[in-house]
Amino acid sequence: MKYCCSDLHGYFDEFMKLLKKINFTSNDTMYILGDNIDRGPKPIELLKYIYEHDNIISLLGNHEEFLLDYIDKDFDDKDTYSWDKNNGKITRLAINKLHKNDPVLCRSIADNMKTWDSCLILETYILSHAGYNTRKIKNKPMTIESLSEMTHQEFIWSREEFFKYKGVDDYITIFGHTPTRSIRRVFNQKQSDNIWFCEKYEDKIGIDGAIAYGGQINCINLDTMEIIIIDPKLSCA
Ligand SMILES: [Mn+2]
Repeated sequence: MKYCCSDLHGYFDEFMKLLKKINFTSNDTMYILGDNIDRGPKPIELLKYIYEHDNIISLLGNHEEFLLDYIDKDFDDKDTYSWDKNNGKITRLAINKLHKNDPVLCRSIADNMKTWDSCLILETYILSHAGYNTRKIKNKPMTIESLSEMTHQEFIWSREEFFKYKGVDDYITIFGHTPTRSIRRVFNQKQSDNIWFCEKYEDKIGIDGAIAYGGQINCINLDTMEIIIIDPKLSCA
């Protein structure tokens, strides 16, 4: 089976619960739509686990970009203001520690992250961390070819310019980055951390359940469209 989840933000134990709940095996594939780090308690454990499992495929999120920039500056970037504003300190301290204690593993994890894509097309699904910038394509429908006009930054940072408008024709785009509770706020919909389906265009699925803000992890089985939820607030999760 193929599964998809997003924005785990260092919630490694909850991710382990998810894998257990779906009976994840080496025959399955998990796609993570980026933002594995920052905010939550175990960012490096999660990166290491992804690195060790070929059938867990992550895309790049904006948080991974902060980390890769920091590593590129030899773990000595004095200007961490933007990253800190995005709760990066926990990751920075942890990667500094790994760099000191196991530089080879640290380098391997970083080199592996550099190979992650910012957009992936899987049959009739488009996967990306934040969607893309639909406003860039003027006076014509978005097609799969339009994606080549998007920048890496647009795949990892887009917000309303993606989810408020029509996406690529004949594909369903699955994205994270903006918690579904925030998307619902934009549309004045009833508050929930559950998966958000774009009812207007029926072409997008938002899955960031805001685990880092007291929410939940949402996961979709891409073969059956079954939805699996890990909610730490429910003791039986
Ligand atoms: Mn993000």
